[in-house]
Amino acid sequence: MRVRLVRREVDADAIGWGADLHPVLQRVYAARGIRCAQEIDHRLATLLPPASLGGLDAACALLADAIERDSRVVVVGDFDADGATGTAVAVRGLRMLGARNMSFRVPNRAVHGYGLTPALVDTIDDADIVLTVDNGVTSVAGVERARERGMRVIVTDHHLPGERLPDADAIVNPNLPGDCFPSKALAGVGVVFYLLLALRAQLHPTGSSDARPDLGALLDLVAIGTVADLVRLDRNNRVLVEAGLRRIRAGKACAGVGALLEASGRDARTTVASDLAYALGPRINAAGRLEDMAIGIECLLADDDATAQERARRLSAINEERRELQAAMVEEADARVAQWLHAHGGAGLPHGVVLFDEHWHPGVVGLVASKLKERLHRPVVACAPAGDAGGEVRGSARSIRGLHVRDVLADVDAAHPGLIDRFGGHAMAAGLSLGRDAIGRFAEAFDEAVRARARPEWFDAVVHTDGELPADAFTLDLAHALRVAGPGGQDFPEPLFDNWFEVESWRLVGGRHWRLALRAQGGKAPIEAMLFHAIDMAEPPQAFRAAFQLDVNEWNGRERLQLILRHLVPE
Ligand SMILES: [Mn+2]
Repeated sequence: MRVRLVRREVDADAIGWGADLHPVLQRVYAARGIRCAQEIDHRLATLLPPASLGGLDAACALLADAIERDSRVVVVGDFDADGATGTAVAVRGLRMLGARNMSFRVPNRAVHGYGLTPALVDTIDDADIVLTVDNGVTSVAGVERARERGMRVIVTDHHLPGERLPDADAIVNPNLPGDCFPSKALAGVGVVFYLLLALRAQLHPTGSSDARPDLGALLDLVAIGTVADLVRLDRNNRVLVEAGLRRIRAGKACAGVGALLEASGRDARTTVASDLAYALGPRINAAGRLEDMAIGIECLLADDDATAQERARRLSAINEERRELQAAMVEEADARVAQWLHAHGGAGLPHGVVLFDEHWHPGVVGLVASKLKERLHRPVVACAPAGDAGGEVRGSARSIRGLHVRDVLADVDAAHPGLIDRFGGHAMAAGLSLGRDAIGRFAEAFDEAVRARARPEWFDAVVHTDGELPADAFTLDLAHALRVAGPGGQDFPEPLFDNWFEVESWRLVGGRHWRLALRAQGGKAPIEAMLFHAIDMAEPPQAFRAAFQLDVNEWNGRERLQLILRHLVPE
């Protein structure tokens, strides 16, 4: 699929405030809507205060009382990295604030499904208070069951509420209608961190006391959940993530995070946001996809290094299994698409692609859908048997920018009532379940609904860049400055430039990666570059335009400038 490079627009008025910044950095910030130095002030002291977050008073009163009476508090989390880090933050944080009867429960994706369901509540027989993290705002029936059984329920969540709110004792969620908290982008782990900040303020009103627990110790976990959940990195989230990264770099991460970094071969001292996204997040998530997220949470709760290392190795092994499953599934999906194209030509591919295989794993379909979506630039639903006796199929949808995929599913549901059993999600991702015999009709209906909604230009493969890098800006200094300019992530993308290069030499490394020596236009010395997974071409063209990142390559204690080529566009 050919990629079109489009340069991000820069508002000229937004430049000029940072006279001491490298001009390239000024342009990068301006393209991300930063208009003054305060917006890149990521010191923790600038974090938004908890005061305007609704529901905190009621939640803190219940928890303060629970700590006083030694009541039993059960944290109910979620089976993704946000839910797992959030659960660990809740358990650790409440213990730091004096709670002595903490435990946690996490639903199993395959058994219970998402959220505080009545079935999950029925497995809890040791709680005075149930505290949900990263779920619960739509769990009307589960909250009702818990209250019937005599438990008090505190819901903390960041997901959009449904038409009816659960009848909980307290709900903390910046996305409730009428909530005044200025940042709506908090992850589930961020919301529970704010609850702890408010509870500490209540229990230890004088700020300077030595007896005041240091909740900053939880920021490594807050950073991981925030980055892994792909919530928007607005200024407040950047402050949280940057604070967590600083702790990790200073060697102050909790034992589990340290062990996970070690297991993934990362150096804690140079950790950046993308390490959280690509090394830690997947290792934690793998437990929830293939086995049980309790394994991930136990790793994050471990206090001694040996236990943490053992659990981190287990997570790495599960992640390796996930990687293999995913690679095999993507390969099969690719073959299916190639066959499709072969049979029908370029026009043969549906606008909305639905793929199902009897042998696929339901925990990995979301990852397969997102890989395929990247390759095909059209919405993809990947489906697998749910693994239950009823022959149900679980599907995961990933969309292209512009197309609201949950609305597409709602269209299908309206046009063909009963075809889909359940569905939910948001603009870019959704989940659904349906009967096995409905797949064929669903594939047709999904394609039809996508055709009806989508505009042709949405199917273009567009990559946004920060424009050309001047020949004199290919320096190690700038690469260092860009590395810490973030933290980069959702809606605050890592700087990406596009230049014209000539190839001086190249060789294959690791079977499918290219190491190249390139010459930029007007540049004197050749520049080292890497292109990972160069599967589309047998060899590089003589010259090409490429979208690339500046990177610092550290080897044998020496640092060198290196370009990471992301998209290569021969002309
Ligand atoms: Mn979440």
